Order: sequence, then C-alpha cells, then structure tokens
Amino acid sequence: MADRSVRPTERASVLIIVLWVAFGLVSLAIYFANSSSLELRAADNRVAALESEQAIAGAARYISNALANVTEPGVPPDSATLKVEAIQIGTARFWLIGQPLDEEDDLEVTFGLVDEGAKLHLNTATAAMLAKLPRMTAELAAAVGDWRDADSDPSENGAEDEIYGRLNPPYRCKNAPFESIEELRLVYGFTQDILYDEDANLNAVLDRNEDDEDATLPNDNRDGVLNRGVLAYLTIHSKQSNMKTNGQMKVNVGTVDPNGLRTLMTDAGISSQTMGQVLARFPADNGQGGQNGGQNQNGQNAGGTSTTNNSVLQFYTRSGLRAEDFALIEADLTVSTNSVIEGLVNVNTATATVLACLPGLDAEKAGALVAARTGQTEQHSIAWVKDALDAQVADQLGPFITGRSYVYSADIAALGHHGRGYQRVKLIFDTTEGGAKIRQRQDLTHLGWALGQNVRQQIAELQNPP
Ligand SMILES: [Ca+2]
Ligand SMILES: [Ca+2]
Ligand SMILES: [Ca+2]
Ligand SMILES: [Ca+2]
Repeated sequence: MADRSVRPTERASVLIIVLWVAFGLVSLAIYFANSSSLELRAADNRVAALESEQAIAGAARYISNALANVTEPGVPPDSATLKVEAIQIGTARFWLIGQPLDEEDDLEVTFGLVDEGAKLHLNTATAAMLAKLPRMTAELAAAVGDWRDADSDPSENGAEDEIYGRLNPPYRCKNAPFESIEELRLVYGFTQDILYDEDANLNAVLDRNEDDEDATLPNDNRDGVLNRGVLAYLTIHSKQSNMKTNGQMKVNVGTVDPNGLRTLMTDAGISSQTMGQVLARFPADNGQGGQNGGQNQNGQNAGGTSTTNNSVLQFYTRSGLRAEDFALIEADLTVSTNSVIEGLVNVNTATATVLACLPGLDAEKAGALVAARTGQTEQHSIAWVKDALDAQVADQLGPFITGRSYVYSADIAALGHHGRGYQRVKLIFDTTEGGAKIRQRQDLTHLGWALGQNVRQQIAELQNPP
C-alpha cells in the first residue's frame, strides 16, 4: 500500500508539469493557426489586388469600346448607357471618378469619363491665359512659357537656364513641350501646394483630411470648400483632327473655300436658297479667295477683308445660317491648314474657371456663358455662343473654342472581393484617329482612397447586410 501511494506534493508537481505541457501545446497551436491565418489574409489581399487589376483591365476595354462606338465623332458616349459606377466584374467592381461641371459640387464623387477638351492645354495656352488660373501668377505663367519655349532668353518675369543653374541641385531649363502636367513640379516657382492645393487625392471631392486644417495632410483652411490646384485645370492631350471622317481636309472657312462649302452644304441637305445666301456673303477675294483658300501657312488670317474669318464661330456669325443648319456642317469646318489642332477648349463642357482664362472672357462673362449653355438643344455646337456674348467678345473667343471633344481620361478605381485590394489607374483615350487609343497610363493608387464616403459605406453594407 505504502509504495503505491504517491505523496500529494509529487502529485501536484506532475499536474503542474502536465498543465505546462498542455499550455505549451495550445500556445503552439494558436501560434501556427495565427500565422497561417495572417498568411491566408495576406494571400487573400494579394488575390483582391489581382482582381481589381483585372477589373481595371476590363474597364479599359469597356471604355475603349464605348468611345470607339459613339454615335458621331467628337460626341461623348451616351451617358444613359455608359455605366460608370460600381460595375461588377466577377467579384471585383470598378468606378470612373469624374469631374463635376459645377465645381461647388465637392462633397461627393462625381462619376464619369473626364473630357480633356474641357481643360487648358499646357503646351498651347498662352502665358496670359495660364496666368488667369487659380493659384497662378504672371511669374509662374512666364516660367511655364520659358520652360516649353525653345530659346534660352528669359521672358519678362520668366526663368531660363540662368535661374535653374542657381538651384540646388542645379538643372537645365527643358526648352521643349511638356510631356505630362506633373512635369510642372520642375518649373521654377511651382510647389506641391500650387499643383494640388487641398485636393491631395485629385478626386474633386473635399475629403475629411482635406478639411481639417493641419491635423492631417494636406494643410487646408477648413472652410468646407475644396480649393483645387492647377493640375485640375490642365491637360497636354486635348486635340482634334483637321480631317473629315473620309480622310479629306475639312473645309476652310478662314479664307472661305466656296466650292468646298457648297459641296458640304449640299451633302448636309441645306436648301439651295440658304446656300446661295451664305455664299453671297463670302465673295471670292481677288488674290487669296476661292480654291486657294487653304494655302494660308498657319491657318490664321492676315487680312482684314470680309472674306476671311478668324474662327469657325466668326464664319457662323457672318454666314447668316440658322443654328440648326450650321450644326449640320460645323464639325467639317476649319480655319487651320494643320493636320491636327491642339488645345481648343470645349465650350460645352469646360467649367467657368477654365472658360474665364480664355481671351475676351473673365469670371463674370464665363459664369454667364455657363448659365446660357444650360438647356441648349444642339449640345455639340458652338452656335449658341454667338447669342450669349457681345460680337466683339465672341470674335476674341472664337479661335480658342470647339464644341466637340476627341480625347478623354478615365480615372478608374477598383476593388477586389470583400472591398479589398484598392487600385486606381488613370488612362488617356484618344479618338482623333478613329477607334480609341490609350495614350498614357498613370497609377494613382498611392494617392489613397478616392471614392468618397458613400462608396465606403456601400461596400461595408455589402459585406455586412443590415
Ligand atoms: Ca526656353
Ligand atoms: Ca524664353
Ligand atoms: Ca479630395
Ligand atoms: Ca478649403
């Protein structure tokens, strides 16, 4: 009996050892379970990121197709059929982050394609036009001019090699056109703040961190209004072909080409009576007129005769055409002999801020223009501009505007399953040569979440239905 008995202290220590071993085993199990769940989670995130990457590739094809199949060249895809929000591809979704027409619309994301023609062209806009943008000054605009001009002579208030040579580290002035709008960061005087201002994630929305003073980056003024930097208003992509869809040059109405104009009006079904009246207003000039009209070097008119027009708008004003007849031929008219025209601003889609930069306009007149275009029936025409402005102002503005756009950007944000794997890519689509070609791809994922509060909430509700 005695040797079979175990002393209580021994029994206790065996128990403690057993407990320790059990504890160790459980810890190990928990450790491995945890690390494998971490690994699972990491793998899951990688899968989600791959899914959103695939969604972006799908979005690119979807948009390409929509742009290649528009009803008419220069007219955006029908907004009633183009899907722009929470489009599902497998378990992923994508959104197109747009730009609001009314800039005071800054509390939630606007969805849609972005018209590059609604912006100022950084390579073709004059320094005077650029200087009128928010955050710009005459000095900054002059420095932009010197950066892109071929010479090394500083313009008034500008900056050429001599100034860049004094920077630390020094570099050379580019003396060539901009290849991206972000290149502005290299131009003398430009800062991150001037480029982005409060819209640090470039989504045209006043996100929380953009309205909390210096609690989180960026520094903002917490006034409940989004102040946007110059990047929002600039492009290097807007352009249009000077060819008709059949490959022939458009009809020159700079120095009016009566034969071309007659053919064009006939094909459009404009009555012969109207045609006669229009042609009578542009009698062939002795030396320059008639069929030689297209041989003007730069497409601008040197003369002051009534047979020359500085713009398609001026031609329309003088032609006596009715707006609906003009709209039929407008897309095939030009005053230029170049094969491509860069940087015309689409007066039907530009914001008042951009319009205010154009010659003849200021903030007040631009506001009036935007008010006048609302409810226009000929949505891709410039005819309405004639009635919205004084003749003199319209003549100044005419050479810088268009009614159509051929280049769009798609700012695509995508999420994989469970709302994970956020990615954002901006693509530039160019339709000037028919079809839709991608000209530039820029990854914007590093700017962080840009889909606003509503989408965040929608995603949360999808994961945990109420
Ligand atoms: Ca230069
Ligand atoms: Ca210069
Ligand atoms: Ca923002
Ligand atoms: Ca603000």
